Amino acid sequence: MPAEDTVFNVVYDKYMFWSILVGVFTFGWMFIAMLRYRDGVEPVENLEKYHIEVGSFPVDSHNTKLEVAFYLVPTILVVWLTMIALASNYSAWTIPSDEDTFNVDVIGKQWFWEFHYQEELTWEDDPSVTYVNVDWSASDLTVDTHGSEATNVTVEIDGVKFDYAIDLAAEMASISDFYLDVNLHNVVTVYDANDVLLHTWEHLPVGTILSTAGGENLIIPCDESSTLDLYSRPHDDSNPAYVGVQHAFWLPEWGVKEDLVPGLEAGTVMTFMPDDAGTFPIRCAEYCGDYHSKMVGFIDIVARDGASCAADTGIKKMDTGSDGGGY
Ligand SMILES: [Cu+2]
Repeated sequence: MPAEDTVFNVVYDKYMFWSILVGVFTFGWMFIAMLRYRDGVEPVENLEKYHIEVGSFPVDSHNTKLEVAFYLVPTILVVWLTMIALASNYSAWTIPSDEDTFNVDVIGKQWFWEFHYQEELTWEDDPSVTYVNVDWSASDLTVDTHGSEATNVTVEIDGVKFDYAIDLAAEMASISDFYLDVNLHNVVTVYDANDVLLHTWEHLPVGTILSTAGGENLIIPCDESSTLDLYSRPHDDSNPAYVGVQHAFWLPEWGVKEDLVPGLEAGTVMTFMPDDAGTFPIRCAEYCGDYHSKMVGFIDIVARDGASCAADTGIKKMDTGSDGGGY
């Protein structure tokens, strides 16, 4: 679970801890009082001397320190819980500058999501997991498959596919038919004899458009926080008077959600910190018409080519400053 150490979970843990503690104390005290002050039971010896009457404060006999503590302790607790809750808001609503984050425009349409890349991204599945390593620089494309069951390689350049067989004796493929053009959408996929996908290497240039209508996932690198600019647009512009409907882009895994407002040219913004690699759901959280329920997708958190997602890079930026273990 990549979000396990985000500020939201730290806040959740702290609230649970204090809620249970306060609950045990309050209910415990309530049951003691119910037993002790029930009808027919003399709760204290010589009760008359305290002048205790139902509905009136015991002015003659009270404990000032205890009564001040009754007010101070809950007040401090509530103020502190409010502050840590605001810290999570601050963390979710502070948008880092574009230079510090990975930027994608998200366009909500009826009823799918489009992802317009504002930055290029080159990523690859973890070679230590798949035993396949793709290396493509200039006109040298090598696919090292030592220790894997790989038999075939497909090179896809802007949607045009070329298939190659892997030299099974050498456990590699060496392809020199293409010069790596970073302005094109390049995908190298490696398969075994049963056509099972083993490994992916991909370069997404600036301007790439991926769409959930085509079954594509949003792909985000794990090594920095990500900023999404959100826009609602009609799915075709034949009617200039129609600007679309409200959607809400929701990433349940990170607890972040933001509206997409039709006609709002500047769009809206959300930010989140991906952490571990994996595939997580995208939902539309605003009813947007007949096929609202179909407006689902997935987000892939991947490692950049040559990097890995092993480190918990998210903790420092999203935490409240505590390690989440101490109360
Ligand atoms: Cu929607």
